[in-house]
Amino acid sequence: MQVIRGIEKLDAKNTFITIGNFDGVHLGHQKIFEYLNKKAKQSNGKSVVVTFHPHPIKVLFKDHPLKLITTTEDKLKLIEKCGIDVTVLIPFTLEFAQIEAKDFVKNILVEKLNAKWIIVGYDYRFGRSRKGDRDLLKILGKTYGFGVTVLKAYKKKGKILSSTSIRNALMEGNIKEANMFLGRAYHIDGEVIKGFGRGSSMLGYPTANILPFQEIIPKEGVYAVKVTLPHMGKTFKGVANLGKNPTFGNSQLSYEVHILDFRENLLGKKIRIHFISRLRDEKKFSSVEELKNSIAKDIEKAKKIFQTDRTKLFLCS
Ligand code: RBF
Ligand code: MG
Repeated sequence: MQVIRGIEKLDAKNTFITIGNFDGVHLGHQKIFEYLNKKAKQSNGKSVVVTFHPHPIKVLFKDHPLKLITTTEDKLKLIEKCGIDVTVLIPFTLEFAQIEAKDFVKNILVEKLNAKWIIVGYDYRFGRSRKGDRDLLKILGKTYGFGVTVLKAYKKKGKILSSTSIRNALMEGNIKEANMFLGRAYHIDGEVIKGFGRGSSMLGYPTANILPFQEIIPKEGVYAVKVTLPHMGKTFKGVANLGKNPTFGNSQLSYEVHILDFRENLLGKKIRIHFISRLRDEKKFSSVEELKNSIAKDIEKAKKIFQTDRTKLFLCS
């Protein structure tokens, strides 16, 4: 996939374009990309995704608490996996936000990106004050000679799929639902940092403590996870704890993972945690012994889950 960071004139003449933030690259987005690729192939054209960095909300509303599902680099890799030919990553600035919807279409989509067909979701809005919508696109399509397809909302189990619903599911610890909507396991990437060292010395369950790069960390609690270690090119099974270790009276949140049947020291290494299933809330135990027993049970539960689990992982890092 060709990635263009900025607005440039494209070589390809026959382009099939979709525009959006595509945070998470969830199943709904994947359906749009599938349709876009199909249309482009039928006409010997190129499929083009236009997206933005940073996310417009972060630029327009500085204090907005929006947390993103995917980092921009993850998003690009996921879009590439969907078979898209070109992604145009537009730097979103306050100045860019001033462009009127009709000028965005004419100056960028038509004149720079050679739009032959534009495909958007049913509720897509764009341009200054979000004044552009599907009806405006259809009118401008007649003027500039491009076709427009508006895709319906994508539903799964009666629920409309959206990046917002996935963010909420993750924050509520509803990993199953988030993963179902994403079409893969939600993951966080990070670096292994120094922990308290209690895991190996007191508990017999050493943990790698993680400093995460992603913005959304699932709700506190214990999870069955898979762990990818890029330096080894391998993926392992594990159990993760996100929380404050109330048994030890910590006040700071920590994110840690115990990798099954693994002993290597990972300090300073990159790590990816794929969340498969939530096992329980974090608890304050009255003794270290009780915590140890509980972790042993967590591991048994996780192993059972792994036996039948078919959740796809997104492995490239
Ligand atoms: N700490 C707690 O205080 N309460 C818990 O319920 C708890 N559950 C855990 C479950 C797993 C699978 C793991 C790996 C750790 C858990 N911990 C829990 C964290 C434990 O206190 C921590 O690993 C050590 O204190 C080392 O930092
Ligand atoms: Mg540790």
